[in-house]
Amino acid sequence: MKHTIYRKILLNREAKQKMIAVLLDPDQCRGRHLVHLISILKTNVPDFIFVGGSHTLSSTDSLIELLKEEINSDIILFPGNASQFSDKVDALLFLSLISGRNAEFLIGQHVNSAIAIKKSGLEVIPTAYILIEGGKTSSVEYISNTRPIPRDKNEIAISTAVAGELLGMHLAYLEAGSGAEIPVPPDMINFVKNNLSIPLIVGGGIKTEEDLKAAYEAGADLVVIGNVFESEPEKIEKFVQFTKNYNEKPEQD
Ligand code: 1GP
Repeated sequence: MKHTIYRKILLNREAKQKMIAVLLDPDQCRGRHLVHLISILKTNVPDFIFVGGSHTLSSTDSLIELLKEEINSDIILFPGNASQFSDKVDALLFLSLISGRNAEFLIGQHVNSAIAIKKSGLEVIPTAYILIEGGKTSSVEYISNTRPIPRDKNEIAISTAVAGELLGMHLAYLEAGSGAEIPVPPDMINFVKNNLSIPLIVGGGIKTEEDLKAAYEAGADLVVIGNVFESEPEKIEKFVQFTKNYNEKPEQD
């Protein structure tokens, strides 16, 4: 199996280079909005484009094919369930929702898609997906019928992330939910980071450069942003540029 994308993440982390991913939900990427997004992404290239959502009705394949033709980012599938599988991406986050206790999202969807994924030869990155309370009921919470970890329970978040690492997962993802009112608390990111050896992804509710900076400073290796670009696509340029500038600051070395 290939490890190209995971190696890129590890090398960037080693070099203390923070990464940014733009999340595109196929249901929200249509018509003029999609054309506008593509024109921005062509000149403001994020490290990764994540494609997916916890509840999407549109096909992921056509969006991925278009993105691959037009944009020079690695495309990573971020599926809400087995039906969203596509072999057209550069890698797949094989997410197990380990903050929850719903077997369907711990192993069930994985069994449904395992053979197709294996046959595709795609790079698969097993990911400990950890839902944190984000100020309102998220789609992930509703669809998965699981409860998020309370915002003030750092010990539970740490134990959950470390359990994921010990189970052999390659990434941990602290998720406040797309469109969260408030992002994952920086002190929780920091506590988790300090107890983890695998790279840490953080996402959900990040709307400003201050939020992004707080996540990076707290220890996020990769930050995922999606919802805010649906109404303010020009923020892609700001966030991609912010990450570039952040990585160029001498004190990051
Ligand atoms: C959601 O973490 C991602 O799965 C991104 O969240 O859409 O709120 O930016 P937002």
